[in-house]
Amino acid sequence: MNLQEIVTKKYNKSIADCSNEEIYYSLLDMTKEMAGEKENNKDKKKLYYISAEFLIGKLLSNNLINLGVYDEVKELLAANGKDIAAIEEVEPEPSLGNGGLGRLAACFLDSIATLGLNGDGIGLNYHYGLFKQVFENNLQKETKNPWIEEQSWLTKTDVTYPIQFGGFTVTSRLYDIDVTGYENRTNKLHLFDIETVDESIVGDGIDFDKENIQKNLTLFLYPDDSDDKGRLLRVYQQYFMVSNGARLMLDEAVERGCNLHDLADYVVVQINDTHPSMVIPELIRLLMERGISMDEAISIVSKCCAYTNHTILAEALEKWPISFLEKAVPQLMPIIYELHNRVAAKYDDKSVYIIDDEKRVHMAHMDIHYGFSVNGVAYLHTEILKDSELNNFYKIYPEKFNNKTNGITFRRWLLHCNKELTALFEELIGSGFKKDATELEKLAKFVDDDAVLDKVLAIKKDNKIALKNYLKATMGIDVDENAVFDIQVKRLHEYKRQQMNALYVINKYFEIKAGKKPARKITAIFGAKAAPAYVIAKDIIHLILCLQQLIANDPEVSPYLQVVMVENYNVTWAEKLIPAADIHEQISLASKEASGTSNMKFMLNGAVAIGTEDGANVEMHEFVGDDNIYIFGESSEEVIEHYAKADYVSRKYYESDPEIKRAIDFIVSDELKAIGKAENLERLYNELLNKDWFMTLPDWQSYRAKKDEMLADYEDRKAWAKKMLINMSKAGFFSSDRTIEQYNTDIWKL
Ligand code: 26V
Repeated sequence: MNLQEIVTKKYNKSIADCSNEEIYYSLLDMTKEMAGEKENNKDKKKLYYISAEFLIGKLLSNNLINLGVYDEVKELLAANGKDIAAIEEVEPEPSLGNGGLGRLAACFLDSIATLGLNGDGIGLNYHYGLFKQVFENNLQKETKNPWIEEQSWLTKTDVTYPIQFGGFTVTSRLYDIDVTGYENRTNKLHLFDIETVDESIVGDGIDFDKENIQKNLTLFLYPDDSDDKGRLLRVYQQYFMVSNGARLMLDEAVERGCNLHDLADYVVVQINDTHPSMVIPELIRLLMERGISMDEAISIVSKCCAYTNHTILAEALEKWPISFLEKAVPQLMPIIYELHNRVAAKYDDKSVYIIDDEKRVHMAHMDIHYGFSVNGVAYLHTEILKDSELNNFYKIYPEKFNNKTNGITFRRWLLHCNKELTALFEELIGSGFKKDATELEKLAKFVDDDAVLDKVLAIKKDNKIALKNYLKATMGIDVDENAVFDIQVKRLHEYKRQQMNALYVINKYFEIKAGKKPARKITAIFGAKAAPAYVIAKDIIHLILCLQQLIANDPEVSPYLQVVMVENYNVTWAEKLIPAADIHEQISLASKEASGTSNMKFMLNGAVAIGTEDGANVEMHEFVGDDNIYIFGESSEEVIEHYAKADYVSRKYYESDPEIKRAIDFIVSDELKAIGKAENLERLYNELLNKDWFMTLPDWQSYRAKKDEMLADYEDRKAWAKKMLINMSKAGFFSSDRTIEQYNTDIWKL
């Protein structure tokens, strides 16, 4: 049915008479119907991308683009007096992820379908996505973030499984979301749920009874795991996800003619970080239940499973106490012991054991021993895994290690979010780049074409005005589109070093006060959520919000400097911020950011990076050359050496550098304390002075100098436009279509 037919059937009205909500729900039906016509579940071998997070963002516009009807629908709506942008606003964002890892999974699903590959996602149907962030008294407050409505992208299926936990069993229910490929097939995102979830148990903010598993199992994405009850709930969630996923894989394989002994010809499982690692013992257990010996089951599963590592931060590598697993999933423990014993019988080196002396199960170790592939997510990251973090494993299994540099889907991060730029590209190089992103290289021939450079600058300005209007409408904040927009958006973490950017702002504030005014106003824009229990991260947010207020109210400084922290940064915000950025901040401590993916999105949209040689910045640098990216700071080797020698003392930098001292002292100044909370500001001050684990201070002067250089270069608008164009022309490598092609060639072999 077309839109008019659906509207008539649903509401018995004309399109023109419908509310935006009614049109949105009608488009939902239309899209689902169209997507359904492109399903195909016949190919023999199938990929299951299993992940605790799929940060899919709003789906309407993306689906219309992928189904090839966006323009048609837009025009039809316009002819009836409706604005498609207003209808997009109606859709609630499913924020089913924390950040890069979850967004990557969503980009991958788009590319898998776009390349016509047989691959589905498996995850959990969280009723509340990542918390909604609100600012109160310059502090982050977390509130629940619902996204499921009576009519939504979810389709209830008939698939249910009994899932057994220690002492009780729950019945699952599968919901599906269509994953439309760009002018190609439709795959599925399978999200499992239980029907006994009780949303009414949520109290103030995001508090709830963490022990009532029947009522809370799929209530929240990553419940706060600062206490044991939260951590235990996470084990329940993970097992629920993998047990359902494993059953679905086996059932579907059998349906396609698999006899289970040949499972590896039918199923390949990509384990996205360690949250789904229990899929290995669970698949083994289920195969044994179906009559296969343990030896053979282990061998089969080892040929099906591949593991992606997304971080080297020790605190993020999951290790579950045996006592937790015994309580939640006792049926898995005999298998995990067996897997461990086989390793222990073969190797003396305890660092590669699955179970350590403290009776904790190292999930990544299980993946590496009993999977056939281990990959990092950018060149440098994989090298660090091989050379240091996982070196003991690399020595045993060199052939398992491989790199797959991350990518992003250009459908969302260009075609959808920057339509004007997409149109310019089409005008200049045709539309081939939509299917083959490397064709963006053809843009390079326009670097000396003044008319093209002017258009590039004009589009940036339009996008800045669009952001200005959105900021005004949503937050009541005024920004000046003639200012330079310097944007840092990502989860708040000390290793990402938002605090370094904040110290730059403080230094600029002092310079302006002293009469040293920048050539043009600088608008420093931040967007970040801090984990609810991550105290210092929340203190950094507090500092940024206090600076925002202080500077906005200072008539001497505010004409030259502005700080804006957007509330509740999410995919929807990213789609508005990224096209409007002049400068993007990728300033993690070298060696700590596995890849980063916002760096790729900004580059594609014509922003220029200031960054360290970390994650995928390394590859970006190589592609665009020294003149088109601003690199500063210590190298990953130097950083790793500091940690090895434990020779970094932050106080030395504070005591020897008056600018650093002035900026850090300002955190606890009377001016800021008058706005903020002394307790939070003092805690952050002490942290930077006495610990600074992620080494903000050694890189600070080179960061300051590099950014000043960059701001000076920005004033040569033609030269800057060239940098923008070169960045865009080299962004093709970072298409997730390329990444997925590599996964398929090297790992999945679909
Ligand atoms: C998790 C946690 C959990 C609790 C303690 C602190 C902490 C710190 C970091 C993490 C990260 C978990 C994995 C993750 O999200 N990695 C991100 O994956 C992206 C996609 O590959 C990549 O672009 C980012 O660089 C990487 O941080």
